[in-house]
Amino acid sequence: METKIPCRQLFIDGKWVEPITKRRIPVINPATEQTIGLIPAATGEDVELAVDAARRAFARNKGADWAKAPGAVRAKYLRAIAAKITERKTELAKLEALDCGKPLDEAAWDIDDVASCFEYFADHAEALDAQQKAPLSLPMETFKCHILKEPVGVVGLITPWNYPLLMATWKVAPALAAGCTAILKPSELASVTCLELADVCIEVGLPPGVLNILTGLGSEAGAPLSSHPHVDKIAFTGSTVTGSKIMTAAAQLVKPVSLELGGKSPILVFEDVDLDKAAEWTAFGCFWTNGQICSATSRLLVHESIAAEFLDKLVKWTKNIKISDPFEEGCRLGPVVSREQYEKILKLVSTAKSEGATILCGGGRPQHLKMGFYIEPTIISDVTTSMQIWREEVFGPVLCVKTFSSEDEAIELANDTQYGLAGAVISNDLERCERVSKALNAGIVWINCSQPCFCQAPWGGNKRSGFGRELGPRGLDNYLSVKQVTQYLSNEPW
Ligand code: TXE
Repeated sequence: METKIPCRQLFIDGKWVEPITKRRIPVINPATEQTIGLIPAATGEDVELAVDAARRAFARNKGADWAKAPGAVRAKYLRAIAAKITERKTELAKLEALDCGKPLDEAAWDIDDVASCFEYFADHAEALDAQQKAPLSLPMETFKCHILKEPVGVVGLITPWNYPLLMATWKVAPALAAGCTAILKPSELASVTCLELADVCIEVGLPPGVLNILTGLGSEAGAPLSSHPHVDKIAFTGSTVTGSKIMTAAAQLVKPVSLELGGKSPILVFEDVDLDKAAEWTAFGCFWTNGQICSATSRLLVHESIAAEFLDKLVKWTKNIKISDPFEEGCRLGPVVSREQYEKILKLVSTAKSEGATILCGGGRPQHLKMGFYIEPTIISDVTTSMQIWREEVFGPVLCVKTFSSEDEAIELANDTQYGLAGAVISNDLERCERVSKALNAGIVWINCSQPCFCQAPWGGNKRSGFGRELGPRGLDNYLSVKQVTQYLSNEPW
C-alpha cells in the first residue's frame, strides 16, 4: 500500500481517539485506484462521545466558555486557524489532490479559499459583539426591547467530497464564529484534509470539544448525528436523496436544518455573444472540478442562429482540455472521485446514447490513461427534455445541449427542472441579462461568467436544491438564534 497520507484517529474533545469499533475505511487514490491509507470509521457510540464533548464545550456556565466568550476571542482562534492553513498550504493541497483527484493547482486555490473563509468569518465574529443589544423602537413608551444574537448550540455538519476541506470550512467557520460548538462528519470518500484540520485545531489551542471531527460512513456516523436529540441543528451539503433523509430525521425532533443539495443548472448563450469567450465560460462552467460541482452549469441552452458555429468552437476548446494525473504540470481535469461515480456517469452517458442523443465529443475513458477513474469531458446534443441526462444531476464532466429561438423559450427550458441552485446568462445586452437573471428560479445567477464564488455572497438554492444560504452574513445567521428581550418600564399595572 502506498502510504502517502498521515494515519489519524477521530478528533473528540481536543484529543485523537481510536473509534470504538477500531474499524477503518480505505482511502483510494482515484488517479491510481490504489489504497493509500486508512481513515477511522466512527459509529453511533463515537457520535455520543463527540456530542457530549461539544455540549460540555458549549455549556453556558461551566467548562470551556466558547459560547459566552466575546466574538473577538473566537475571531482570534479563527485567524490562527487561517494562518496555519496558509502555512501548510502545499501539504494540504497535495493531500486534497491525492484524496479526491482534483488537479494540484485547483487544490491549492481551494486551500487559499479555506484560509479566506476563516478570515471572513473571524471578521463576523468580531462584528457580532457590536450587534448585541440592538434596541428596537416600539409603539409604546412603557416598554423597551432589544435583540440578542445567540449561538444555536451544538451543530452537526455533514459535508461532501468534491471540495472536502472547503465545504467543511463553509460550515465550521461560521458555526464557530457564531459561538456554536460542532461535530463535523466529512464524506467517507474524501476526509483526509478534514482530519488535518483537527491537527491545526490542536496547534492553535482551540478549546477541547469546540470542534470534533468524526470520519465514517453516512449510515453509521452521519445518520446517528442527524437524529441525535442533543444536536441542535444540522447543516448538510450533498445529494438530494440524503438531504431528504436528514430532513426526515431532524423533523422527528423539530430540529432546524439547512440543506445545500444537487443541481442541474442552465447556461443560456444568446446570439449577440463573443463566441470564443462564451465557449470558454461554457466549458469552464461545466468541466471545472470535473463537473463535480453542485452549481455546474451542465445544461447548455444556445440560440439556434449561432448553435452550429458555437458548438464547433466549444468542442475544439473542450478537446484541448488537458486530462491527466492531478500532479502533472498543466493538468486541468483529473479523475472523478470513485469507481461508483465513474460507473454512474458512464451509464448515464450510454443510456443517453441508446435513447438517440449524439455525443459531440468525449463520452468515455481517455485512451492514454489506463488506470484511474478518468472520464473525457463530454458534450451531448440531440437530447430531449424527458431524457435522464437532461433532468438528473450527473456530477461529472458531461454537458447537454439544446437550442432555443426566443428569450421566453430559453427561460422556460432553463426553469423546467426540479432543481434551482444556479444559472448563467451570456449576452452583450445587459438589459436582457438583468431580465433573465430575475426570471431564473435559482439562488445564484452569473452574468457573462459561470462559477465564480466569493465568501461575501450568499450561496444556496431553491426547490430541490435545498434551502438556507451559506457564506455572506446569511451564512452566519444559519448558526445564530435571535432573542428579543422586552422590559416593562412603568411601575403602574399594565
Ligand atoms: O452523496 P451523499 P454521495 C450528489 C451527486 C453524487 C451523489 C451521490 O449527484 O453523484 O450526490 O454522492 C453523508 N445520514 N452530490 O453518495 O450520500 C455522507 O457520508 C446522514 C451533490 O457521496 O449525499 C457524506 O458525508 N449523513 C453534492 C454526505 O452525506 C449521510 C456533493 C454526502 O453524501 C447519510 C456530493 C445519512 N443517511 C454529492 N448518508 C453537492 N450538492 O455538492 C450519507 N451521508
